[in-house]
Amino acid sequence: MTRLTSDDIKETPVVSKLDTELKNIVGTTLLGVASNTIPGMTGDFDFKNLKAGVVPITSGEGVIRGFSESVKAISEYLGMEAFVTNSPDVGGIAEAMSKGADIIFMADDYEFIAYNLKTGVYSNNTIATAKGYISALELAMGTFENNEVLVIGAGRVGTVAVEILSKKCSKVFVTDIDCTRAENLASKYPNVYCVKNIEEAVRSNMNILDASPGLIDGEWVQKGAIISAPGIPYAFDKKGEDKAKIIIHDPLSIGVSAMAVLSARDEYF
Ligand code: 2YJ
Repeated sequence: MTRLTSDDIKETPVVSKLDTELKNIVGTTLLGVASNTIPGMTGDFDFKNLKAGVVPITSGEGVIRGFSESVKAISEYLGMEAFVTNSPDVGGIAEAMSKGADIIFMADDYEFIAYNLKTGVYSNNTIATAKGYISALELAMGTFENNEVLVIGAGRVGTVAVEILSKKCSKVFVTDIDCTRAENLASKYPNVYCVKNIEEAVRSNMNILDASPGLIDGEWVQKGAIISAPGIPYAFDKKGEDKAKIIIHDPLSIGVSAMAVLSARDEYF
């Protein structure tokens, strides 16, 4: 699993830059993309009166410089009051509770969750990232109805993405460097097909959700392709960028914004 580095997220606190980019390329803000993860929701989710506590976690490989501050900045941008706790770990959770946090964000090397202390609802970054990038892809494409999407990568985010997209699209294609993994995933759904060769998969699809850490050769990208790319590191070269109509990518903000919306709701769905 990819662990974020301080370098990956050095620009994340400047959320306004991504917001402007999203407005230009998908026609809505970061909050709009996150709100669209809720089925049937019209308009933007209202974060007024919600307080987020971000707890640094020292286990495993430890604290990533700038990580908690980035999550705080994203929460504030969405409209919440937010703070990073002075203490890490369990002491930080206690501190967040005592300071009246509604939602606690915390991440170790494997899981990143947002837990709503008031309702018991929680969201995890894997599911929220898949939903956030699917939302952005849907806004960029206009609709999934009668459309096909290629998912690159049958890892954690790709697996969730395939499951969700199989219910929304006419056909979903999935490709992975590990063919068996892609084949096994495809075999679970009647309208999901495995494409063994990644080059062939990219060459034959206009709508792509790239949830893999691999690089994609710009030669393969179709002119006018629409690409939503949660994968880290960023996969596209200059040629791919020039040929694609849209590439949506950021290391943290779309996933965290979707986590915020999904945990702030008062019910699971
Ligand atoms: O608190 C800190 O600064 C660190 N413990 C943050 C760790 C961040 N975790 C990661 O980057 C993991 N790869 C997250 C896995 C999320 C799954 N989508």
